[in-house]
Amino acid sequence: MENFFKLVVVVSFVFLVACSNNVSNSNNSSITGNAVVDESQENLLINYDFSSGNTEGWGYFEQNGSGEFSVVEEELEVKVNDSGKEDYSVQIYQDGFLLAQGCKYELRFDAMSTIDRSFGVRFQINGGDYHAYSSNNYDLTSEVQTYTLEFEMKEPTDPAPRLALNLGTPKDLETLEAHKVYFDNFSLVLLDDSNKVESSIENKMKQININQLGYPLDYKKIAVFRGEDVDKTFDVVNIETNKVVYTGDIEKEFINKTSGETNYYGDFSNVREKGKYIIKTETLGNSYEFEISNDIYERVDYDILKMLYLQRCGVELTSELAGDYAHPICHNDEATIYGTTTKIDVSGGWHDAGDYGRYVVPGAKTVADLFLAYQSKPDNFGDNLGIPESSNGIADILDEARFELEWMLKMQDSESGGVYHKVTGANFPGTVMPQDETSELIVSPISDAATGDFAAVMAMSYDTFKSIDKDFAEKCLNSSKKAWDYLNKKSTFQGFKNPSGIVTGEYGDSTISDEYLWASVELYKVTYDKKYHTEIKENYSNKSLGLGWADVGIYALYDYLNIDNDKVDSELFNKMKNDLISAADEALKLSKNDGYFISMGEEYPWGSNMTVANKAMLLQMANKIAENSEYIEAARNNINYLFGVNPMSTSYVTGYGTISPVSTHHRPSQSINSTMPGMLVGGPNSNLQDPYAKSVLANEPPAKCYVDNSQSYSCNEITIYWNSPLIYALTNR
Ligand SMILES: [Ca+2]
Ligand SMILES: [Ca+2]
Ligand SMILES: [Ca+2]
Repeated sequence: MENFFKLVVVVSFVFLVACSNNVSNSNNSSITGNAVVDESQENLLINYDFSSGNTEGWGYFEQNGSGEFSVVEEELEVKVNDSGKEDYSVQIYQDGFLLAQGCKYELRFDAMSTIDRSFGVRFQINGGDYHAYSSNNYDLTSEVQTYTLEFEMKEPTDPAPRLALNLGTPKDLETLEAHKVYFDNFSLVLLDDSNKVESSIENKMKQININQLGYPLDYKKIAVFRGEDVDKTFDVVNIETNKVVYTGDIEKEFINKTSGETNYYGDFSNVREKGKYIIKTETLGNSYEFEISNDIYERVDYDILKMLYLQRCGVELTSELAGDYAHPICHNDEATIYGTTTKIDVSGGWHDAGDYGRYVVPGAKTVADLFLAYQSKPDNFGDNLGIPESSNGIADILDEARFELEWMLKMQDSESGGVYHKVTGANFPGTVMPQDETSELIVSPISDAATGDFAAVMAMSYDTFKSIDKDFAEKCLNSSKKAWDYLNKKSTFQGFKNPSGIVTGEYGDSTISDEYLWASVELYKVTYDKKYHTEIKENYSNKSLGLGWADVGIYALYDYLNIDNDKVDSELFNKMKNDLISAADEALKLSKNDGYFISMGEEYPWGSNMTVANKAMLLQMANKIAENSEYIEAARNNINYLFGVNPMSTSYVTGYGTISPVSTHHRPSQSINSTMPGMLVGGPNSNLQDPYAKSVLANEPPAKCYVDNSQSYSCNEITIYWNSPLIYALTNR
């Protein structure tokens, strides 16, 4: 998963394209008053003449360079102290305007420099590969000149581009001496919109939201309506016969703070006949189409698991099995252990997310979810997923889990038993296919979190594989014990921090007691060795009770409850059972108090869709320990949300539903311009953690802080461990 450091990294893919200059000279000695800002035309930039006396609206970025910027006498002064290695080593920028496809624009500004130098101006995409929509290089002298850049926006409308002024070291030149550059009187105006291409982003929001896949015949079915003035009744229309098959009442008013709207509800559970339908009312229009059928999840069940195969690293994916997402072997060179010259083979495993990093911590969550899904309904999982191990007599979900486990085994230091946190490049790659990320692979240091998670899933693997492949199972068990011993010897646990120079996903969990507990439970479950039980009894706490990559307590607790009765401490058993039920009751309560019936609450964090899938999973796990039909109902409601019963009227699983994400932050999909099906995207994130989200979602309520754009990595990335709880949830729906 990406993080803020991405900005720093990917800027390195920015290259200047030199174009013809368009400069008019002036003899004025003061910079003020050269470029004429035509007041009759709307200036798309803010604080363009610095009469505010401050830098509001302008940002500063540096990498391997150093500078300062401020407004002096109503002009922008940039001190370039060290021009760095790259043209973007010192950069000034402004965001927050829109460039519409087919329109012509003109940028105009005055500038001078205390030394003769060239510099670059770019209008660029503010994310992904940061490529330029238009750019130009200019020569600056101590004389004030007016510069212009006329261009046509040829690419699809961008509501959040960046104007960047690159003041680092121009290409092919030596570092410049310290100097100052002055700017004033910027104007960016629309010259010609006669060829404007109307944005295809029409309003896709519906006033009536349903699960866009549909509903099995006997499921409860509730449509969520919104609006100020809603009708009293709604109709369910069979779209094949165009007949109204049911008319129901629109009921209950709910003021929904998280989506900033008023919701109403319509129950159409009585419609049980197989078919394709819409819901409509006079004033709210239609819902999207949906199906009533017991097969609605059949295809998506397949694709959300197949997605893991398509994320495989270190092997060739053939077009026979991977279709458009086929690729040659990738990331197969030996990797260097951070801070050493030692190289080891850590090939294999799944690419974690939209990037190609491989991380033990989230990988362990994914594998645990697969094991739990398999154990809950082994007969659901076939041997025909279309992976290299299909038809080998072993359920493909287990083959897929093993692919990750084989990689994880390579991530264990054979001497200490500790497990390396991750293997990635130093930086995130550009928008390339996996085989084209060729930067040096670096193994980050051993972490306590990775070691604990590893010990837990290796013991689970022993449990699952002991009847399938005894040698492999034993290998997993021995590795698990070794990892546990590593942690057991430590007096305190430490969270992982990215070492200097590595900026890929950190997964920096600082509470490791839950990982250690989980490892102890899984090892006790398969060995009944008292030393593990002692640790469980001494260390159990109801903190970190989650199913996330950081809080793993529920995994520990659930599997302790699955140990034979005569092997558990009955007092602890009861305590854990109560804690699990409390957690499920809390999820149930949240679901009942939510406008769209999900167990989320008021905040929508990064990866909120994982939270929704995890809550469905939690409710289903609790149902296995203490049967409660309300848990199953609430789990189904969480699932319905992911497929369209939400304020964005979106199915958050790619390729499924009428409206689903088509512009994910996922490098293979971006590289071939076709979105891989069966990926659950991160979803609404009210913390607005990328520049694109900040630009376009600033005024949205939490549940609507979502945009289907590949630049928005904090809303629209995908990960293996967002798919995996959905695999469990759909298995136990
Ligand atoms: Ca000025
Ligand atoms: Ca198989
Ligand atoms: Ca933890």
